[in-house]
Amino acid sequence: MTETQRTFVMVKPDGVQRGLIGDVIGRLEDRGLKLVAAKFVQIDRDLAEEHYGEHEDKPFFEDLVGFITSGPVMAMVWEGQDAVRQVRKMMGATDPAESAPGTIRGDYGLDLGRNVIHGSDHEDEGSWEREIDLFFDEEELVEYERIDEEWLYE
Ligand code: D4T
Repeated sequence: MTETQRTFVMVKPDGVQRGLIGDVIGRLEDRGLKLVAAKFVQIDRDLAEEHYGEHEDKPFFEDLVGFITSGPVMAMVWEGQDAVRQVRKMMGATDPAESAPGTIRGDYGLDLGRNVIHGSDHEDEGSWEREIDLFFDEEELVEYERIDEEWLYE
């Protein structure tokens, strides 16, 4: 059996303004992933700069920080088997123009700078842990069992 993991997911300001929080949560729930934390917040500049620290030297950094702090976001932690990679697959490619239809970005986005959702990168070792720590305190992560777990996993 593949490892149970936690991953950090955020509906970005464009997704919030366009009323897509419910759809994103619904898709992740339907897939069998378990919500373990959620927070509806407006990110300040310090948190945004830390979250996107890897892009500090990129030409799009200022726009990225400006965008992510421009309105509230829905920050969440989801848990499940192979969760980090599976959520990335459900999100689609970074650029919505290249995302497959059926993925969140492929269904709801057209522009790279407005790509609806963030999820921890499975190719960036430890990114999920770093991002969860940035947004949540340990006691905000709720441990419980979903009633359908025995039907989701062999
Ligand atoms: P995030 O981090 O937002 O989930 O996106 P990804 O993990 O899929 O992709 P990323 O870190 O490479 O990019 C972060 C963020 O920057 C925006 N972006 C990216 C941009 O505005 N212009 C660009 O040229 C790139 C590469 C989109 C996502």
